[in-house]
Amino acid sequence: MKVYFCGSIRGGRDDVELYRKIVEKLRSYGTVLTEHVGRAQLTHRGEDASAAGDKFIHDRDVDWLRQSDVVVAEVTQPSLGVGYELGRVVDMKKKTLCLFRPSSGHVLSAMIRGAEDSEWFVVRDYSEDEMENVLEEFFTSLKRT
Ligand code: 6K6
Repeated sequence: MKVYFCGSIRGGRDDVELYRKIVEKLRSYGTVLTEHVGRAQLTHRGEDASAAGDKFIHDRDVDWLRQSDVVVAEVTQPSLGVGYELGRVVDMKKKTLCLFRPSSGHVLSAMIRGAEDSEWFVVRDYSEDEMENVLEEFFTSLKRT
C-alpha cells in the first residue's frame, strides 16, 4: 500500500516531531511516499529544498498523490500546501484521513472540516497520545471496504 502523508512545511514546522512519529507508524501499513515531511532537517525556509525548485516539487507531489492508495494529513498547523493537496485529493476520490488537535487552539478551516463525507474523506479530532490508535482504527476500517 502506498501512503501519502501531508504536513506543513512552509506553513511552519512546529509539529515536525509529531509528523515524524506519524510517519514511523504509517510505515507499518505500507510505503510512505512523503517521509521527508517528518524530517527535522527540512525546515520551513527550505534548507533541504530540492535544487530543482518549486515546479519540480509540485509536479512530483501531485504525481505521488495520484499514485497513492491512501492519504493521511495532519492539518492542525495551517498550511496552504496541505490545503491544496487535500483539494486535489477530494477530486481524485482517495481514502483520506485528516487529523486535527483541538487542544492546539487552532480552529480547523471549514473547507477541510466541511469536506467530510461518509465514504472518502474523514476528519478526526484527536490528541497526540491517541495518534497510534486513531491510525490503527482507520487502517483496520480500510480492510473492511
Ligand atoms: C522545504 C522548504 C521549502 O521547500 C522545501 C522542499 N519542499 C517540499 N518538498 C516536498 N514536499 C513539499 C515541499 N513543499 C511542500 N510540499 C508538500 O506540500 C508536502 O507534501 C506537504 O504535505 C505540503 C506542505 O505545504 P507547505 O505550504 O506547508 O509548504
